[in-house]
Amino acid sequence: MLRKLEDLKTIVANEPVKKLVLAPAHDQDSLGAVIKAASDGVVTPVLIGDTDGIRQIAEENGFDISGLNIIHEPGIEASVELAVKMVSRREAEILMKGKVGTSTLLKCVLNKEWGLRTGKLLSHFALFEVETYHKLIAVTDVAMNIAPNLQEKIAIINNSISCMHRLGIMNPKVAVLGAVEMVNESMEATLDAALLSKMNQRDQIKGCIIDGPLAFDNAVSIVSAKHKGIKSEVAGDTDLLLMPDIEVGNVLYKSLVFFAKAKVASVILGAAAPIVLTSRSDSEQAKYDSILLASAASKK
Ligand code: COD
Repeated sequence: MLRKLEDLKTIVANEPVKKLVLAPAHDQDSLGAVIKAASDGVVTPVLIGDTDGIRQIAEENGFDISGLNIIHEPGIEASVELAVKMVSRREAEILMKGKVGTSTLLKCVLNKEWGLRTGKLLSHFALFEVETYHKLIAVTDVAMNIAPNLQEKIAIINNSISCMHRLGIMNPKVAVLGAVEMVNESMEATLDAALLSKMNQRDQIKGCIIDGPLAFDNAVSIVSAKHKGIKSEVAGDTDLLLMPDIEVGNVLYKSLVFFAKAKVASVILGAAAPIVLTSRSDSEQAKYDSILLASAASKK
């Protein structure tokens, strides 16, 4: 069982070293994380960005960038386009977001001519290490799909399940979150949750155990579930929390990081290659752990 994000190292240890392209690379935390991952033998990096900026950050922070493949492209969007095209041509196996807004990067990834579409829905997957929980817990989708409908929630679950299987979590317990644990026809999230649970029971969604609606407390605390008389295989032992929408997801993500001091790794799944997509406020450690996750997620 994965208990810590550093356990991801054991998964990537026997994997071939992946080529990762970072754009725009003139970003201190992203660059630091990539250099560390390279020196740990996790990835071979390609850095695209403003070479003067990259060299200055490296010098100021003591990063050794000698011998690394650095491509000069000072334009923000142009550097992302170049990186996406490299991945699309299979010249790199992981894309990493540097100093660029999330939606700018995602729009490039979704470009119909040269992007990384596969015909599947792309979704964001975040894996948390929280001191007060007994195992790693995943949260989706907190950063890409704004207000997913039922079909999109199925695709988001399937992306996450495939990734969790690759991480060795073979039959993950999925809690579909709502504000309450009873179906309330005025709360669409609870209706979707009930449908997703039934679809799972009928094998329309496989490889996991889904229950919902569950309120956040029931999903992560068996004591809380018992108080409310909820009988559920998932309650208190959730592996994956499905968010009703991006706002709830994003607030939970940031609450876990800022208040609970949780560690987090996150990637975009469903594209031609995993994409390391962290928030600009995420630490260098979160970016490093996200590289580990992307590397494990791209396991063949
Ligand atoms: N997977 C696959 N294809 C998609 C997806 C997806 N998740 N989302 C959109 N598409 C395709 C559509 O089918 C369409 O062909 C094309 O992309 C454009 O779709 P639009 O017009 O709905 O999308 P855009 O280009 O306006 O925006 C797509 C974004 C992903 C940029 C948008 O959904 C977005 O801004 N998401 C939130 C990103 C964000 O700000 N996160 C911040 C939290 S940290």
